[in-house]
Amino acid sequence: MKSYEVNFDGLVGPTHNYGGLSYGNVASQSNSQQGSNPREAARQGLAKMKALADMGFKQGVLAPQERPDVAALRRLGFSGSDAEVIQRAAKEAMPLLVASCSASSMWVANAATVSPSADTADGRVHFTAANLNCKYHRSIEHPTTSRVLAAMFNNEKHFAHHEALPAVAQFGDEGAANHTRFCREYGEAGVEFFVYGRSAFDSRYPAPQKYPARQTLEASQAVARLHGLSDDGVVYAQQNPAVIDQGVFHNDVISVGNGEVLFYHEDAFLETDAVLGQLQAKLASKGGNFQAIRVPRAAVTVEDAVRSYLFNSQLLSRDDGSMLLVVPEECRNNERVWSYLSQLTAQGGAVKEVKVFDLKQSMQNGGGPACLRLRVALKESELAAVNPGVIMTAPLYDTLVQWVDKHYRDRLGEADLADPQLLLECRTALDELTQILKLGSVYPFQRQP
Ligand code: SUG
Repeated sequence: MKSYEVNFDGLVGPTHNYGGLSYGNVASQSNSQQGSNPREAARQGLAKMKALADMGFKQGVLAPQERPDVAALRRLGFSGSDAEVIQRAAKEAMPLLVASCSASSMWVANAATVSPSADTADGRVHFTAANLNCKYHRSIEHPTTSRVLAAMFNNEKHFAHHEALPAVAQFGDEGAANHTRFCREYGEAGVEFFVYGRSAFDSRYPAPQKYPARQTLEASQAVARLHGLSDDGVVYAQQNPAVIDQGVFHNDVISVGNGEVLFYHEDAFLETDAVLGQLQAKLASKGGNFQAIRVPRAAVTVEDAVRSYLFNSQLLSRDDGSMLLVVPEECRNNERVWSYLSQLTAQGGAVKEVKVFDLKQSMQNGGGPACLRLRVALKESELAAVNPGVIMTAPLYDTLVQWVDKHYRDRLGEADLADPQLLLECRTALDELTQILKLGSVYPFQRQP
């Protein structure tokens, strides 16, 4: 049976702004308080989805969330009408209003960890929503994420959904941003690669000194158990704490894998040789031929990687067996990175072509091409069971662009977040979106009695 990797991209929500909310994420910190352009952000994301769909890749859309999250503000003690809740928060605790307005759900690599059916004990595709426990503004995403995923993958025969892990730092889970899968064919059993930043229960593991390690070993292990993965199909690796301290807040900022290929920076992991050895051996036991493309620091420094997001790229398999690397514009703007990429494609190895996309609005918050997509490997029969409303087509693209142009502002600053009109605009837009994508009532405002 045929199988595919389907990339579901997060649609940027109408409150996209630069809140400076993510300590440890250099872009988020350095662009704090800049004016944003939500309309342009959403259009940039849609343009990538459309371009990849036009190239023949399977592409889907993942809906944004209701923001400002009034219910979250109520839980923090703000009361009154929805407008009063927002105004009180603006007056008394602006950082909390900013957090409740973040459009961070666009980075759907952090929405969940997904294991394809060929890897799981019960032969279903498993999803565990990520608790995103490290940052308050992201920790409020998972309940709606779970409802949206359940509405997209709404078939118990093929899809199993797990709640987010317990919401404590010891089980900090950032989803697929720290998870890669190697395989020969998407529909065949593969090796799932979990990268963690620290251990919460074993002090022998080193940890970063400056910035937080968002993913714990124990969270990754829990996800592997929930999904029914077998030991011979899992490899764990610790991210190098020194690179977390240089701004590599997720593993997908320093490595990316697809098929039999791992593209990684030489400073990405601890005990790299042992890790690569395990990946090689476990993939070989499944008939695969693991290939590692190591990028030396002499060619690209960790700082270059963080600034350009070279590794936050999408490594996509084409029908002829070659791979395409989808990178952000910032890679072309970095001389060392661009010259490395020119050499890479000239070498005649797995990566044959590089495609550049302008994703600046998202990039300024630390979200590149790979952050914006959640990969789901599906067999033909499973793909047929996905809600067809979320699969990208030319007409859906046109509809979504019109929807964005109708509802999104082209400028948003901190003061605008206190405008109760923004909440109404968002709800009107999202209500229409659930009809376009055929999701049903997934948002809190649609579920109130
Ligand atoms: O969690 N930025 C996100 C970026 C997530 C990128 N995802 C992956 N690497 N997979 C984060 O740090 C910034 C929001 C702000 O500052 O307004 C933010 O949440």
